[in-house]
Amino acid sequence: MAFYVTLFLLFLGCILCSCSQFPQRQYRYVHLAMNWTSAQNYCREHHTDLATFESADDLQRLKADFSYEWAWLGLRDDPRSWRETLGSDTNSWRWSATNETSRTGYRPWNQGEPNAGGGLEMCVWMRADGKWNDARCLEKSHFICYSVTNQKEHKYHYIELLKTWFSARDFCRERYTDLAMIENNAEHHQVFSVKPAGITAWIGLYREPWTWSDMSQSSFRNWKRTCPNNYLGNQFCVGENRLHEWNDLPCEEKYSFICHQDPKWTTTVVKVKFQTDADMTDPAVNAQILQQLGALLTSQTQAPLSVRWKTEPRKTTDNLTDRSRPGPIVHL
Ligand SMILES: [Ca+2]
Ligand SMILES: [Ca+2]
Repeated sequence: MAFYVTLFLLFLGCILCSCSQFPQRQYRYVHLAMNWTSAQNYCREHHTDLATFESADDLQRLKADFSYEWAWLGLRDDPRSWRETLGSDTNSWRWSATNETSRTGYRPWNQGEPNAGGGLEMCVWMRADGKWNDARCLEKSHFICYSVTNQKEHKYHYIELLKTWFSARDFCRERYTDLAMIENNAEHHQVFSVKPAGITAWIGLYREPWTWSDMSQSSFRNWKRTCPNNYLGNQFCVGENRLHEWNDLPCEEKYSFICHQDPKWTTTVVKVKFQTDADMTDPAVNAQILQQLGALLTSQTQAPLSVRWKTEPRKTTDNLTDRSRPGPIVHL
């Protein structure tokens, strides 16, 4: 028996580009000169956000004549996230034992620290005088591990080996709990008391620098040689030159900038009616028809489509058998 089948075809298409592959974000070079924050506001108002890049291919898709030596992109290492508090922003300081920021906010920094010196200081050591300083993680230093006693108290262990912060962390994790976690004055004094006088030692505080304006997790970077360098200690926003090389720059300087525009999707419903002998209650038949219709629509529109079935429930007010009922109404 033939089925009369009504199909409502629901498909998503990219309306901003005639791309035949998955739609890519579009980059726009803006020739206006603005500081980083104003550029971010402009991009969010007129496009999607300041540019995020996820690959070298992304960089090459930007075609522009640069008006200025640098053009802002969406990468920033906002000092408010790590200099003023022990907050929980992406760039904030965290303890290696928990990968979370401090629960107490205890932070006996030395004056002027943390300062992201040279753009490379993302790990913390206790100075000879007990104050904290951010330092280059690849420097080798003695270090302090901690373990947890049966009374749930921290016990600190001075290790007289010279290791990078990462190697020291791994050493502590193998033999104790982790690099020292210090959250109050009493713990600070315990650490200071096990550390020999005049010695600098790693503790467990670290952070991941740089955050994308759109909160992307992209780890792609294309730094210019010797960058980032935090020259003069005030370079916390990133621009690129016409070679697509990145440099950390003072956020208040005015440059042109690059926005990105995410693809916009639209939903279109198409009603199609056809006659078939196929058993439309068979999932395999449904899948085959879905695949054929998807291929047909893609070839006709030259646009990427997201397709799936959604079968509406049958009416139960008649006495028709399954085989004699109208076919399912499906959404593609
Ligand atoms: Ca420092
Ligand atoms: Ca720089």
